[in-house]
Amino acid sequence: MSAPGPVPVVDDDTHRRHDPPFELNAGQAVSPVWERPARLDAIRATLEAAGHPLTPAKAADEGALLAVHDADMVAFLRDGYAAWRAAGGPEVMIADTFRHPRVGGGGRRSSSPFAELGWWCFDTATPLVEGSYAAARAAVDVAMTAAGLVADGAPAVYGLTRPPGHHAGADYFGGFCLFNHAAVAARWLTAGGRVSVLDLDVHHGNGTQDVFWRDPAVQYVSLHGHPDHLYPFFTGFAEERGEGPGRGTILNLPLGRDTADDAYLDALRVALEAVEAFDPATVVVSLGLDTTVEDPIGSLALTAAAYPRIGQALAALGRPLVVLQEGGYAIDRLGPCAAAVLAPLGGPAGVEEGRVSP
Ligand code: SP5
Ligand code: ZN
Repeated sequence: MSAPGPVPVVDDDTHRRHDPPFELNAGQAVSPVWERPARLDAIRATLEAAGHPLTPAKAADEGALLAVHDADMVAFLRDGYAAWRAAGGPEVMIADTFRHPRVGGGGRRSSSPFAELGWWCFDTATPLVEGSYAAARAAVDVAMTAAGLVADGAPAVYGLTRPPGHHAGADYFGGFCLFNHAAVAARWLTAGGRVSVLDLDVHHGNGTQDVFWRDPAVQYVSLHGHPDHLYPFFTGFAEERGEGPGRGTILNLPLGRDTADDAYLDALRVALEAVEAFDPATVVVSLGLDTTVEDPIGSLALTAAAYPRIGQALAALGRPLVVLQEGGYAIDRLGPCAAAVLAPLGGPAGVEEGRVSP
């Protein structure tokens, strides 16, 4: 038996430029924010110490981003902060007026820089600062670099993406997410055949589901805290299955509060059976690590023992894996959990009993 090899870890420091000083949760300022640079620093340090090689991100073609996201939203994320500041807006950009299906359903935008964020963003927990666009764009580069390495034959690659992405849709964002890098990578990977997105973040990936709602080439399978108790509240119910040519390519497995290891692994088995049945050429894993019992905003109760089992289950798929970081806010837990998931994923390394095989 050969031991699994190391898994390349794609990394880019630009994520640090997205570092808002506070967010609003339930209308109250929360500081520090949950989604902060130290999260990735912790994961990177642990993975590096475990022997996984760091690989720099390469700039991705804008076309891959625009194959998922509305060009006007991309332009807003690039230029909207400067316009808000030029109009006298404060350093931390949070909307106070939001588009609603019946307020703005006509589709006409206001030319006020103060209206723009509420047009594109759906919550108050996703502040923008000067460096947010650069960070979000770099996260897309990380994801696309990881996808490229897998397309070139790596059995598994881990992309250290931050900010996360799975709550962002084609023309909206929120939930700490700006660009949906998992969706961008998945759509790009369809050039090589069907793709499954397996979303293990504790929150439902409403954005990814929406992007692929009618798309028969991409399956979306998610395990998450039930929307009756957990953000994003309005999506992730079991009856959401996709529509039109995408009907049946979405599988939501909402879990009750405090779901622990065995019940979670049972649900993961159901999810992986659905992936097997879809027979994808590549699997994109949206790896949120906010499923731990220690997570300050999650609702599940996984112990450290669950994560090696999750890694084994993913390895048993025997399919190319692009693993992308989503949420996870119990910072001390992130490195060990990520390392445990990654350990079995490297494929045969030619290393046996500690010796390099000829
Ligand atoms: C990618 C990701 O994990 N996004 C999650 C976004 C959650 N945003 C809402 C945060 C609300 C926190 N409520 C705290 C309740 C503590 N008991
Ligand atoms: Zn999450």
